[in-house]
Amino acid sequence: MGEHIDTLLKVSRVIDPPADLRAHAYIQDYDTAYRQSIADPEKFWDSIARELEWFSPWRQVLEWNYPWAKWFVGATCNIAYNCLDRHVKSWRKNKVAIIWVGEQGEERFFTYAELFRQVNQCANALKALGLRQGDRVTIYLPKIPEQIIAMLACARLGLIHSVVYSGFSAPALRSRIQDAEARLIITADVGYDRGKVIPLKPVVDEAIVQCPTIEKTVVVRREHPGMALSAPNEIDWTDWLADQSAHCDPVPVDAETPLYILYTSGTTGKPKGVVHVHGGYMVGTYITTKYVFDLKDEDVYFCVADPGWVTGHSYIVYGPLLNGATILTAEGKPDYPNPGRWWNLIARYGVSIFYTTPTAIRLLMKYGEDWPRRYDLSSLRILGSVGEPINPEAWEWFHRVTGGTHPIMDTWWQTETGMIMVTPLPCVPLKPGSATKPFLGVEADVVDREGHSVGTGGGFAVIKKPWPAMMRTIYKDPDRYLTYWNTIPNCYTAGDICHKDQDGYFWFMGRADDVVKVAGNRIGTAEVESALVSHEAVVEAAVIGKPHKTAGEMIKAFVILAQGYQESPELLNDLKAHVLKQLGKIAVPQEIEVVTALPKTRSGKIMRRVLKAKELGQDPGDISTLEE
Ligand code: 6R9
Repeated sequence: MGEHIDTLLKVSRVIDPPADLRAHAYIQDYDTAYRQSIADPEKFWDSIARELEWFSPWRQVLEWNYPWAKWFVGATCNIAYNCLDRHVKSWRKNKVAIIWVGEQGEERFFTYAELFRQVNQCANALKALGLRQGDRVTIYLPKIPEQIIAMLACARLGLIHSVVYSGFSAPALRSRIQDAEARLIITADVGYDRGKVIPLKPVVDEAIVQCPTIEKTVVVRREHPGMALSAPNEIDWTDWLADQSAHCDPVPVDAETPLYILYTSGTTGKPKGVVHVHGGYMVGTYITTKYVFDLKDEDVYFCVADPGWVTGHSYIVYGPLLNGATILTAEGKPDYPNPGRWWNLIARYGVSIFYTTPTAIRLLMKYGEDWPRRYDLSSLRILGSVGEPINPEAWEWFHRVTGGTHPIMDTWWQTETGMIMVTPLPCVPLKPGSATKPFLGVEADVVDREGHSVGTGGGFAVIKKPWPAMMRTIYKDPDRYLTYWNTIPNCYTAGDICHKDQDGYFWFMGRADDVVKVAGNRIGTAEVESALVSHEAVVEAAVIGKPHKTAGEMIKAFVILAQGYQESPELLNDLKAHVLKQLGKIAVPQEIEVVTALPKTRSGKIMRRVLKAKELGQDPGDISTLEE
């Protein structure tokens, strides 16, 4: 088919998992566990589902009418019940569920019993507004505990939540409310960001002018004195909950009942409402959290995401709570009030599992190793990364400054997959920059356009069998759902390109849409960017393809320089020579432009198509997810 993906970087060091960690891990032999899981995936998922509580059992584990899946057919359950009631009935009743730290230094603790009470009160308050199973609720809150409480309260009643990240503007919020036809919006007066007060309620006011489905607005008031609200449509959160009983029976829902809609940006056009359901999503997030992070009752688990993104849904809220974990969650940025913020929190609360992003690591790298060295990080045992390929440079830095021994779980997955799909487990030997291998029960592969496995080499990342936490559809747009499954025959196409090495390790190389084609060679953006960042003068890089008369496309790189470096022709030549040495002639950028910032999504991913559109003077399409 002549359209293979070239992979240029071939060498890597292999890091064996620490022996003591492996000896106590849930999974100690990945190869055997994986082989067994994949020999009969339904049997595997059946056995995992039995670790959770169901109100009535399933008749069938999976009903698969390509590409429509139903998991745990006929069963009834409730994910919020499994997150709360299951623990409140046990010794975990007074275990801390959530430690929350505000950006102003506030601190709030919720035991499982306290979280349970507040979620029940909130559920009763939702009921009092007449909301019924299937109704949609938009949650537009900063990273405060009420965000989690509201999500779980919706789930408890079978309402569908749509969490919209609080950094979105009024038009972006409006289109998400309109698409979901939400009856209620829950917001706050303000959020805080690097010491600044960010008004949120005015954004909601502006957005809902054109949202006739919204009946009420509930407001968490953080500022004193509280802003005025206009009754009866605007309700104060505290008043709303005040008279509600702390008991509310969970609604037993069919396993396939929608749990939430989460909007994700398409490369063009309007955002897509990814739909996840109670049963399968519960099983998938539960077991990935448990096995990937080897989550034990003694752990303190810190994931830096915002519940406005899927990482927050799956790995702050549902996965950890399903496991009865103690979660640390902190409002604010990693470098405010200073770049020691996260290291300080790790030391203060004894964090043992720390799950973050490459973009945050690169930001912290800029401030140097002195910051982490100032804190006692000895409580750490497992690290995680998500969101983008983690370049080996950032991987090594993260590994070194946290003690030099803790494995990094580079977890590859998507809003659409709901759960981690390709990832190390603590027993798997690591290669910096590789997400290693598929999770148990997941048949991931790298294929060509016709769906043939490439064996080793580059191609498209796909999933060949359904998995329980997979999205069920795109809200009100089933045709868009089909595109994921009919691009490459018999596969779910993730839209990422990937290289599989001789040991079966996966190396994700960026989005297929971003691939640069130089003289017939298809080159992933991640490889060139990673090579640039491995030069000491570069802290961040983004690569795009530009039309070229003879080569088809040429590579243009945008780089942010490290402190103390100045742009000069010598430096740019040095960068080119560096890429030449690392990857070869084909990957050398013809143009390098020094910039001070790169366009990123609000969750920290570089938006190459915005750079490209700007470079070529084209329309960038939907930019509602753009940070600035
Ligand atoms: C969880 C999340 C999904 C896209 C995905 C891929 C990129 C995520 C990655 C990774 C390389 C990793 N991605 N994790 N690329 N290595 N460990 O980020 O979901 O916001 O939907 O983005 O992010 O390109 O296709 P989402």
